[in-house]
Amino acid sequence: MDITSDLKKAKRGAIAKAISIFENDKKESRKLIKKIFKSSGKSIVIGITGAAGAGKSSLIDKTSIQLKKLGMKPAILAIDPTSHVSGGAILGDRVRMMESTDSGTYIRSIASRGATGAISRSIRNSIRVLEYAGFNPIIIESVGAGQTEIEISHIADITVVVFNPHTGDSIQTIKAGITEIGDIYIVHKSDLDGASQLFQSVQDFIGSVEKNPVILKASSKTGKGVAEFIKELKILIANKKKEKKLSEKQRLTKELDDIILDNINEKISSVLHSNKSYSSYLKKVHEKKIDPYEAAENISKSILK
Ligand SMILES: Nc1nc2c(ncn2[C@@H]2O[C@H](COP(=O)(O)OP(=O)(O)OP(=O)(O)O)[C@@H](O)[C@H]2O)c(=O)[nH]1
Ligand SMILES: [Mg+2]
Repeated sequence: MDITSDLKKAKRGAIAKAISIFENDKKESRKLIKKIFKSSGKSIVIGITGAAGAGKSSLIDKTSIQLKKLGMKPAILAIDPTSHVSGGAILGDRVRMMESTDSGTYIRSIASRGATGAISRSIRNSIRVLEYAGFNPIIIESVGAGQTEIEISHIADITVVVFNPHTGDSIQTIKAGITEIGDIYIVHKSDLDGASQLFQSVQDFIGSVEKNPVILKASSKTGKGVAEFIKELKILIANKKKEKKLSEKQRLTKELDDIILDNINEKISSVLHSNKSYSSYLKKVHEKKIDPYEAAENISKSILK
């Protein structure tokens, strides 16, 4: 069955099915990408990242309502690190983002299990599905857990980093990598004690980086600062739209390279493990007769000759 006509109509069942295909079915996803690739690469992608419980979902909820008022049609993808363990987190997001769901925003959690490369693949193709269904912008929520947030910043046009005074986000715990990725830094839950102090530290720490990001204070609970965030977001969306052709080219270059390296890696792995000299060298390494560096060099030579 061809699901693209239902996708075009933004039917929820078709969107869910298409995303599942990209997550689980290699063969079908090759067929689907052929149909939807051509029209992809135009929607603005906004990555929102931050520690667990920083209030990302709450902020996204408020944001998507405002973006809709501005005539946009946002969709939300939540990258869920726990979804392979239980459905709890997904349910949590659904409940918290109820407001925007009711007003017709598409929300979907995708698993972040497996190799990091697999997450990127899922995200890229889920974005394409949502674009095909007419959504723009696409907001990606991810829990700041190292590699994933960096990967998402490569995929997103705009990266928003959410800090939270309540969970003990302090300047000492803010990793170096995070100062590079943000277009907007938000000290969230500004209704709580410690927010002003954290805001000051973030300004001192991040205010001077070359990218010159926007630094804001906001509370989804009281609504204070949300309008300012939307204003900054709107400006960035307009700017990124102008650069989209170029950034899409850069992103496709990265994607193509990733796919090739994945393919080669897969091929080499299977060749490697059926290789005779590999097993004999492995035995020697196990017996400590040769060190793994020398063994690897010899094996590589014999495979790549
Ligand atoms: N005081 C205060 N609490 C907030 C604010 N925004 C969200 N919260 C609360 O913080 C908790 C976490 O909010 P979420 O929006 O689920 O946070 P999240 O970052 O999406 O959480 P995960 O997806 O689990 O990482 C909830 O209990 C919210 O009610 C805020 O501005 N102020
Ligand atoms: Mg959340």
